[in-house]
Amino acid sequence: MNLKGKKIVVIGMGKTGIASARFLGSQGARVVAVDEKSPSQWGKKFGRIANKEWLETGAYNAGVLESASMVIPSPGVPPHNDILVAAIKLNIPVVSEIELAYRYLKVPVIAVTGTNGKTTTTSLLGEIMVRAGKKVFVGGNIGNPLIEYAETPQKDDFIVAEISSFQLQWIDKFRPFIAMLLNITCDHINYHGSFDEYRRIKARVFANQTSDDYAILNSEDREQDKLADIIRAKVAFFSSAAEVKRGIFLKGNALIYRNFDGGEEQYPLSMIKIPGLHNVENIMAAVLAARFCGCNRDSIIEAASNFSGLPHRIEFSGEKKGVRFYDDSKGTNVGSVVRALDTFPEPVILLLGGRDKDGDFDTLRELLIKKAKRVILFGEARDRISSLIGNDVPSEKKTTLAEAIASAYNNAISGDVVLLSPGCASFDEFKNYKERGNFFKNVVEKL
Ligand code: UMA
Repeated sequence: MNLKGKKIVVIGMGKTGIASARFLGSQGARVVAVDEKSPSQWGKKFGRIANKEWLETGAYNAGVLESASMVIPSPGVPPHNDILVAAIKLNIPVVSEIELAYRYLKVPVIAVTGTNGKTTTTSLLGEIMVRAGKKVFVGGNIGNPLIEYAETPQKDDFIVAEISSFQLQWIDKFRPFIAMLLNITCDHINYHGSFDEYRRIKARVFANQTSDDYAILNSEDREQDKLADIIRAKVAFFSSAAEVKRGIFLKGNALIYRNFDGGEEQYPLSMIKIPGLHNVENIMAAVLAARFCGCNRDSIIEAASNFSGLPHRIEFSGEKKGVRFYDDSKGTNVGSVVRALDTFPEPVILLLGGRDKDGDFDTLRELLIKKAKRVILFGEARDRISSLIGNDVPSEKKTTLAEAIASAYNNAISGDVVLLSPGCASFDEFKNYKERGNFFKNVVEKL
C-alpha cells in the first residue's frame, strides 16, 4: 500500500485515531484529522503528534473528503455517520484501523471476537502463549491498537487480538490465521441497526480465511452451525453441553480435546478458577487456539490454573453484614446479564441500567422472575427497561448508581448477593465501564 503524498482522513482522535494518524504520517501520507469534539478534548496522546507537518485539522463534515484517497474511521464512529456515508457515495475507500494494520503485519494474527468473553479469552490465550515459551503481542480492542504494533520490529511468534464488530465493519483483506467467535447475543443495535446486521458483521472475521487457517466456533449456537458450512478454514467447535467431532467439549469433570486426526487429550475442569459456565466456554476456545499454535498441554494447564480473571467481570467486591457484592460493570449487554445471573445458584439483588443500547430486555423477564430477588433499575435506561421487564419482576427505579447501591443494601439481608450487571453502557454517568465498576467498589467499601 503506497501512502506517500496521499490525503487520508482519520475520523476520531481517540486511541485508534491518534495511533493511525501517527502511522500514516510515518508512511508519508498527508493526514487530515477530524473529530466531533473540539481539538482541546482529543485523546491524551494527541499532543505527541499535534504539530507535525504531515497533520492538518479538518472540519467535521463531508467537505473534508475533497481529494481524499482513503478514510479511516475510529471504531466508535457508526456506519451511518455523515462523513462515512458521503465517502461511500464518492467511492472513497473506507478502511478500519485493523485493516490498515493488517496490510503491514508480518506476524500471524489470532482474532478473538464474540459478544461476551473476548477480553478474558484474549488475556488467557496471551498468558498460555507466554507459559509455552512463545513470543506474543496481545492487543486490539483490549486497549492497544494493532496499528501501533505495525510500527515495531514485529519479532513475535503470534499476535492475539481482541476484535470488535466495530473494527470488523470496514475490513477488506484482514485474514486471521485463527479466528474465533465465542458467542453472539444482542448488542450494539444502536450502531449496527439490527441484530442480523451485527451477526453478519461479526461473521466477517472468517471471510478471508483459507483452508490453511482455523476457525473456532461455539457449537451451542445454531447460527454458528450454519456458518461452518460456508467457512473455508478448518473448523473446530467448542461445547459445554455435547460431544463434538473436532474441537473440545466438557464431559463430567474434564475438558476433552479432540484433534483433527481423532486423537484425544484431557484437561481437568478443576484447572479453571474463574466462575461460570461461560468461562468454561471461553477457556475451551483459548485451549483450542493454543493447541493450534503448538502450545503444550502442561503450559495450558499451568496458565489456566493461575488465571484469576479480570476486573469488573463478576468480580467479588466485598462483604458487608453478610451481604456479598459483585462488580460485573463490563456486563454491558443483555447476554452478559444472563451469564452473570446463571453464575449464582441463589436469587440476587440485581442493579440494572445505565445508557441503553436498544437492548432486548424483554428476553430477560422469565430469568429475572426466577433469579432476581429484586431488580433496582437506574440511569437513563430505567424507564425503558422497566416497561420491557414488566410488573411480575419485583423492581424499583433510582436515578443514579449511588442511589441504586444504597437501596440494594437497605433491602438486603445477611446471605444475599448484590450484583451490578448493568446490561447497558456507562456513559450516562461515567467515562467508561471501568470508572463505573471502580465507583461501585468504592461505595461498597464505604458502606
Ligand atoms: N468520535 C467522533 N465521531 C463519532 C464517534 C466518535 O468524532 O461518531 C470521536 C470521539 O469524539 C473521540 C474518538 O472518536 O474523540 C473516540 O474514538 P473511539 O470511540 O473509536 O475510541 P478509541 O479511543 O479509539 O478506542 C477504540 C475502542 N472504542 C470503541 O470501540 C468504542 C476501544 O474499545 C479499544 O480499546 C481501542 O479503540 C483500541 O483498539 C473500547 C470498547 O468499548 C474498550 N469497545 C467496544 C466493546 O468492547 O464493546 C466495541
